Amino acid sequence: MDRKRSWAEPFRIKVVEPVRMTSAEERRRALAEAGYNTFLLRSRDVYIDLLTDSGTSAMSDRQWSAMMIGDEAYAGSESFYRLEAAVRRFYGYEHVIPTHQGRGAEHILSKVLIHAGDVVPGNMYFTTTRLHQELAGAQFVDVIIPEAHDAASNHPFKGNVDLEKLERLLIAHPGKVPYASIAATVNMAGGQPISMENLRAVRELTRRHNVRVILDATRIAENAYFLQEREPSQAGRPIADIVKDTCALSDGCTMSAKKDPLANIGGFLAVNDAETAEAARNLLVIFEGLHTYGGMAGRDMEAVAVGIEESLHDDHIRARVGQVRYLGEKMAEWGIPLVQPIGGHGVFVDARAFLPHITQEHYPAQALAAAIYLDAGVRSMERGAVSAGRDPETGRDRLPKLELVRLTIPRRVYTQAHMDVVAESVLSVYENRDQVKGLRITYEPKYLRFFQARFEPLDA
Ligand code: P70
Repeated sequence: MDRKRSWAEPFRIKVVEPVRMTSAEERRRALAEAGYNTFLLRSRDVYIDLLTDSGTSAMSDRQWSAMMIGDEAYAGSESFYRLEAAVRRFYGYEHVIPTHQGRGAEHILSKVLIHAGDVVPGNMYFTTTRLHQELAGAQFVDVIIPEAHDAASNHPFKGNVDLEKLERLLIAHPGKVPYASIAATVNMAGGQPISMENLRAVRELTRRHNVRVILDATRIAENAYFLQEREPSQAGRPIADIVKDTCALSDGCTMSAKKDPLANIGGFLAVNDAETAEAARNLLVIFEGLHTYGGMAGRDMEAVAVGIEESLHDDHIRARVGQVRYLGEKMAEWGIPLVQPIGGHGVFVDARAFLPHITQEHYPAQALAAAIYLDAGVRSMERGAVSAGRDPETGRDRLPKLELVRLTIPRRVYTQAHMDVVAESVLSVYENRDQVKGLRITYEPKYLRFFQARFEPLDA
């Protein structure tokens, strides 16, 4: 008889943080006060917080103890040298420039490499990355494969670059492309991987045009897990080796250490060429801090250094992605429309298919995130028209093909029982979906509006 053997997380729980349950009435009030934006909810009003996997990981006992030896010297901190050694050892880049988090690295990098009128191709936009590129004077052009924009497509590498599209762009803009901006995994596509083969082709193509490749390595361990699982040439290889080979196909990376590297804050920019590093260090002292701390305390750098190593353990990453898949498969079995395949850091609900009666002008994903919160206090995040923002030229809403709600799983934080509760809550919203109303904006900030915009229901 073929008996299935279950496996569990490779850790046990040493410290717990109690969470508060709320009543339906409390949630209705909290949501109205938050202007129907889950970013504006207070965490005390949230039961299971799946807003983001960013900075929300549970750190290990080894990370906590490393923090005690943090060297808080303003200059030349030992903790910086330990972080630098970890980045060199596990990702292989020569120069390490610490920043307060990922967007700090994006800001510095964009300012150093981009000139006004440049064009930056990438495998789908990310909100902060694209905005820093635009503020530096570039236009971002999406060169991801078309399958990535189709929630239902089962392509195994939806993070892949459309090589012909990239080549046409490189030919059309000689001398105007400072780098290709390549994310592994692709967040906005649903946490989808780019294959080693595709990245190698991007590397070869850009080299012929004398263009750099800069990785967004924020979720590179999750990307490596999918390659180990799906790409025949990577099958059976240790995650750490796949990650190092991925980085070797690029000239540098930006990193939010709040995701894969299991820290609560931190990030870095890493590059191989000394000239770029020098220019970046020079800007760093204006915007982030001295080049041996960026925006981090010594203890933060210690937590990142240890977290990088832990994030590359095969048993860790299997349990991490496995938990996300457990939630996704359960919801898919019940017929809830999801981005397929299930991604590395969260389950992405297809809000267009879920709420076909709400047109995109009325923000179905925003409305769905609000409805999910109301049901049982699960907090998720809109990843659709609100996140896409306005076109800088026309000022009109950009209406992306993907209109999604992301249920993002923090690393090492929730149990399988939490996942069951989440799936059951979303099912209950699905069964009553015709009662969910569209939203209109009542307040909109200028930059990254999704963080602070306010809404009201159409029938208000
Ligand atoms: C999320 C977080 C951050 C992020 C990322 C990728 C692929 C860079 C960054 C920036 C936080 C977030 C950010 C903007 C909008 C919503 C949420 N993603 N690249 O939840 O890093 O946050 O450290 O500055 O995913 O997905 P950082």
